Amino acid sequence: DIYREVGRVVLKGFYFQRSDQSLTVKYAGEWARPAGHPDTSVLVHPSAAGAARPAGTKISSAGGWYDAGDYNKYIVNSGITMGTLLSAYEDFPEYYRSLETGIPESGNGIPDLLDETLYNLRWMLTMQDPADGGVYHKCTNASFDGMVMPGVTRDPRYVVQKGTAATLDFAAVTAQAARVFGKFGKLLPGLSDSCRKAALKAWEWSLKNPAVIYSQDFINKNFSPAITTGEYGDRHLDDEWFWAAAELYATTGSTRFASRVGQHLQDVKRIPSWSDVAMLGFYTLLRNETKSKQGKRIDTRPVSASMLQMADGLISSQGVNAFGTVMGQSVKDFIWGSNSVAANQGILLVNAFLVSHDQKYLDAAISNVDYLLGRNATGYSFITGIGTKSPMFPHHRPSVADGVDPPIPGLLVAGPNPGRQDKCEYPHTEPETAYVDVACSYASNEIAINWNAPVVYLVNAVQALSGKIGK
Ligand code: G3I
Ligand code: 9MR
Repeated sequence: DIYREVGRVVLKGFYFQRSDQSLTVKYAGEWARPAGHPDTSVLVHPSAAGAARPAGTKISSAGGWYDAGDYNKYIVNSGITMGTLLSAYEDFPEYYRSLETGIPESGNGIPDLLDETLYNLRWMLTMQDPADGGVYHKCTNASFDGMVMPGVTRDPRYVVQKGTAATLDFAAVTAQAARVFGKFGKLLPGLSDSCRKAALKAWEWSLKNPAVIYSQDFINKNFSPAITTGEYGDRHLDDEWFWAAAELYATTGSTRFASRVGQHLQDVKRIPSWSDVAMLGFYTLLRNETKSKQGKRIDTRPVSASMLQMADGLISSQGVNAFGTVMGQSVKDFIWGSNSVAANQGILLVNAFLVSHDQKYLDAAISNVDYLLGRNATGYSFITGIGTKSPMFPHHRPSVADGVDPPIPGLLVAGPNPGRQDKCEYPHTEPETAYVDVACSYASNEIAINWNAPVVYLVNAVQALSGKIGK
């Protein structure tokens, strides 16, 4: 059971990111705090104005997790985060039935993992314009709050321009949610249907608006106030189209999505990131029935073959790496949020194990769990509260401002990033050592939901499969 506690703690990390709830001592211990941004009266930014909702219209967009060390809520980044967490459940439903994190919903008949995702799903649903199905890119301040507790500042909050990346990511997540929560119809009546309708409406909007790119530069030249918070801009939407089509296909079995899915089966497979979500669609095709209502089947053999090829590539030179980990064989692994690269490589290897049952993939996945827990060139366990040497000063506003010495637990920091865009002082600058545990360092020591989610998946997957290890 050695991974179970880590798996529990990283899932609990999401509870601490809840925006509009007060975190009570019962669930949050010494990190209890009042509710943060209520977001019950958010302004429609001029970039998002339409006939039914002119600029300045007030809407409610309450709930949802804060994205990261900042207090904004971004649909694109929620997309991969939710897709990863819902996939964790779809791959290991039995395991998650008994994983309790100690949240207000614990014991309500729904696994805590799903209760946690439900909290963010309900927020995501508020981000869809009921008039046309398009989805606002984010719910945000005009500029970042200072390093203060959530809810202390009262600056206006906005929903900004609808975009195709956000709308397709939303379609993918709500389609997957319709499938997952459909099994809890008695406890959550109507939810699955609402999600399915929302997904289809988002898809329709995207067909009419196939390439609306979110560009903050463009917005700030044309509208005010200027928006300077995280951009999550993405100009390549092939992968979002594919992911949404794959989730809609898996959920509805409708042939209208099959041709879109078919067009992408041969696409090059890559480790996913917030801007590159195709892999989530491939995992879904491999895990779900790929038969349409009419009985027509998508041949997924080329998908599993190329996934295994990719997994083989990842393990081929593992022994050459000084630490014997899959992570860090290439300098290209060390981007902003490199620790999520390690976690997502691990997920790919778990999926390779799931389709092949070959032990070597699981062993390789575990090497990246080890990487994240300290078997790396910095010696840090990169998860707050876990291990004897872990980050004490993450770029995370509540952890900085709450007056409690230890940071909020269960949060994965970004990790080594030779880009060092924050211009802080780093003791080392080589790709694998360019990390510094100071709150200044938003390029190596921030936390983010899209980095935590793959650790939730990976660590719990390894725990769930542990009966199989060493056999
Ligand atoms: O894609 C290129 C790659 O081709 C190139 O080799 C590499 C070289 O450094 O750069 C890659 O792009 C980087 C990209 O992250 C990789 O995902 C960009 O330089 C880098 O600027 C970009 O950083 C993003 C950062 O925001 C700045 O925009 C991170 O991905 C993203 O996770 C981060 O997200 C922020 C939100 O904006 C605000 N909330 C906090 C969150 C976490 O820091
Ligand atoms: O605090 C911000 C962090 O959450 C973002 O990820 C990061 C990149 O967008 O930006 C941080 O804000 C910094 C800003 O970009 C530049 N001035 C310093 C801010 C940090 O104190």
